[in-house]
Formats: sequence, C-alpha cells, structure tokens
Amino acid sequence: MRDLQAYANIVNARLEAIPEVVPEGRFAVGEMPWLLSESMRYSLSAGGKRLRPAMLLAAVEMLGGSIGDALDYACAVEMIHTYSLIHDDLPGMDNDTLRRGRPTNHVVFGEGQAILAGDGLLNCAFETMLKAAADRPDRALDCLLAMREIATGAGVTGMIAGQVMDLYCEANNIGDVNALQYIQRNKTACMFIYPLRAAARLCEAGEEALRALTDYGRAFGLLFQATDDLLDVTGDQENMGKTLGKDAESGKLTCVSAYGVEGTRALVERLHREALCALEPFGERAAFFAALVDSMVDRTK
Ligand code: GRG
Repeated sequence: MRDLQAYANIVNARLEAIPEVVPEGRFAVGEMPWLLSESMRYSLSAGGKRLRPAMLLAAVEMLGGSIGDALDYACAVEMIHTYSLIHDDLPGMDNDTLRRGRPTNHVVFGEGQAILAGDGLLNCAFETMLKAAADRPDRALDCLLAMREIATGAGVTGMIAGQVMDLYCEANNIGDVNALQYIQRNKTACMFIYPLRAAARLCEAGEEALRALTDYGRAFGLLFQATDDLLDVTGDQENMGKTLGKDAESGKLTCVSAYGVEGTRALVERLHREALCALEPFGERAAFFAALVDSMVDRTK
C-alpha cells in the first residue's frame, strides 16, 4: 500500500512537468507571461500536503483503475485547491499573510497578480483535464463525468457556495449551527467528496462505491475542518505553516465557537466512526483511507 507521501511525490512529479507551471524563459513561457507562471508556481510548489489529489489516486487504485489515467485529474484538483487558498488569503477575504509556511501570494506579487494567479490555476486545471480527456477518445464519457464531479465540488453549489456563505455570515454576524454546517460541508467537504467521486467515474464504479466514497468524503471533510478548527486554538503555528488563533480573534464561526473544545472533540470522534463505517464495502482495500482518517484524528491528540 502506498502512503500519503508516496502519492504526493507522484503528484509533485507530474505538476513539475505541466508546461504552464514550468517557467522556461525570462519574459514568457510561450504566450504566457513569466510573471504569471512564477506566481502560480510560487503557491503550487509551496509544499502543500497534496491530500485531495492523493485521495483521488488512492481511490482509483482501490477501485482497480490506473493511476496514469487519473494523474492529470489529480493535478487539476490540486490546482483548484491552490487557487482557492490564494483567493481565500486575499485582503478582501481572510486577509492572511502566511500560507504553507511562506508569505501569501498577494504579499509577494501584489493583490492584482494574486487574483490572476488564482484565476490562472483554475483555468489551467480545466485545460489539463480537457487535454487528458482529448487523449482518451475511447473513454470520453468517463472523463467528462469525472470533470463534471470536480467542477461541481469546486463550483457554485460546492466550494464557492461555502465561501460566499462564510463571508456573508461573518459580515452579518450570523452564528447559527445550520450556517456553520452549510459552510463546512460546501467550503471544505466538497473538495474531498467530489474528487473521490471523480475517481469512481474514471473507474466506471457502480452506485454502491459512489455512495460509499461520497459518505467517506463527507465525514472525512467535516472531520478535517473540525480538527483544523481545534488546531487553530490548540495547535502550533510552525507545524501548521499558517497563522493560528485568527478565528477566535476575529469572532469567526467555527466548530470551536459553536460546540466548544470538548464538543468539537466529540464531533471528531463521531465523524471518525462514520468515516470508517463508510469504508466497510471496500474491506481491506480501503486501508489507505482508514489510516488517513486515523492520522487526521491523531493530529489533535
Ligand atoms: C476562494 C472560492 C474560494 C474558496 C476558498 C478552501 C477555501 C475556500 C478556503 C481555504 C481556507 C480554509 C481554512 C479552508 C478550509 C479547508 C482547509 C483547512 C484548507 C487547507 O487545506 P490543507 O490543510 O492545505 O490540505 P495544504 O496547504 O496542505 O494543501
């Protein structure tokens, strides 16, 4: 069984080879300005855990598919995730200065260029998937369905919807639990649920596998966010590579503000059980996913 780092290494090697993120000339990469390539690459190669693409690849292996056929979809997921981090850190959103252990994109390149680096990564994600799909005309429908899953997770009923509600609730001091659950499901969990569903599409998996991966992605994503909220209060800034304590300081709606530290720990335990339960149909083949959710829980101990 490969571990998270092994999958991350595969993703990193492929990301290094994608022409749009490899600067080749002083001014321009083909028609692409050097500055754009540089700013996209700055955030993309800043050492993220590559959790979402690793999970997509692990699901493909679990379902008997080929990593090679899925790799560009995994890289696209990481590009979308990185764009969301760049935009989330902007002064108009979370206004953060530290991400992945480095100054945030807008601190280095300026606000306008950071917006464009995010836009560039989002577009590049779809270019990358479309190129991969065009190379496999024999599997056009599977590729299209996988792309649709990823677009849905990142889109206006997924991650973007969650971010819109997050900003809206913060601006209007809305602090109820329903809002929190909507935000965390959309903003965070969708970017786990839908890449896993994309893996199922690429493998032509049946309804049972699709449902089980959806359930696991949901429980994992909510657990990931709950542990992130806990670590914002109890964690170590150097290990996390981002500013901590901001949530409480700004009165942000989080699991800790809604349920307290002990309530959040209880939620993590419940979601842990739910995630493991969702893996039952896969038996031993789901060892990567069981170990991954265990390791997320361990972060908070
Ligand atoms: C700007 C449309 C738009 C959306 C932003 C994902 C997101 C929505 C904001 C990021 C900020 C945040 C706290 C999101 C919750 C999920 C989370 C903790 C993301 C960080 O993911 P990791 O830990 O990061 O996987 P790395 O750097 O390892 O990739």
